[in-house]
Amino acid sequence: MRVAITRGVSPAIGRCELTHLNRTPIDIDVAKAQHALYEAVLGELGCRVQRLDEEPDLPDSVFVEDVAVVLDEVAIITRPGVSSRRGERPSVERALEPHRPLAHIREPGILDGGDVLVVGKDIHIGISSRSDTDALDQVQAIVADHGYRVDGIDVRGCLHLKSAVTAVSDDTLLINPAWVDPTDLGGRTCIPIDPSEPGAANVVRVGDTVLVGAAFPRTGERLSAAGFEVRPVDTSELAKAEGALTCCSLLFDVPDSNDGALT
Ligand code: CIR
Repeated sequence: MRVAITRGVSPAIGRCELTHLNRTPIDIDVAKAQHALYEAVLGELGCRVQRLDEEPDLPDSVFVEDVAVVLDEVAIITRPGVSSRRGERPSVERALEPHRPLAHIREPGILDGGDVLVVGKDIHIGISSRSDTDALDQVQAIVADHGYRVDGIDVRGCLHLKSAVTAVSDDTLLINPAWVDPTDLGGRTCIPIDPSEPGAANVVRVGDTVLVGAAFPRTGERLSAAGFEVRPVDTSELAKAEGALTCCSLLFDVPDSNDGALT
């Protein structure tokens, strides 16, 4: 079974970190309603949603993706690139502990999960303002016995590697070529986003369905035309906090017999 760890929107989200956006007011009720619909879609697609408690003092804590990278063999607790987000880790560690052995990125390395794109046995790490080569070396050491290839990818113009590219299948990527160079991505098929929708490359794949930001209909049409089952999801309020779709969940498989560990 597939688990989706999420966390309620913090009432402090108005004080979120911003890198490429100007601050605009976030309607917390709308953000919560959109987030609940995102969780509902994950549930409809067969995920067991485990929502962690809200963190009133951690503005960006809804973006659980950034504090862990969950592989089949190990969960890596990151060291987020901004100190304001490091307090998000303990609760996520506790949620992951029943399911995976834990490893940790240590100081001075920095890593945001949004910079980690896992496709099959490839782990691409965006070298960005949030993630560095020290952390990349640590990831390489952590996964050394598990057969992964780890490489670093330059990211430009956006927050994280996964703002620029995500996987829509085991061998196909959705990419904004203005933000990341397709030739860095291991020769996989790359579908470019519609150029009028620069933020569209961040999608969530659950089984055969691809969740696409509702603000990106043209890219959604491209994916439909390529044969993908597309499900638009509106996260426009969280987008004002520079969040997209992948950042709001940690998705991983557990054996059905492990189900009880989630309560
Ligand atoms: C931050 O700057 O850390 C948050 N405001 C947004 C994080 C979004 N995370 C992600 O895309 N993985």
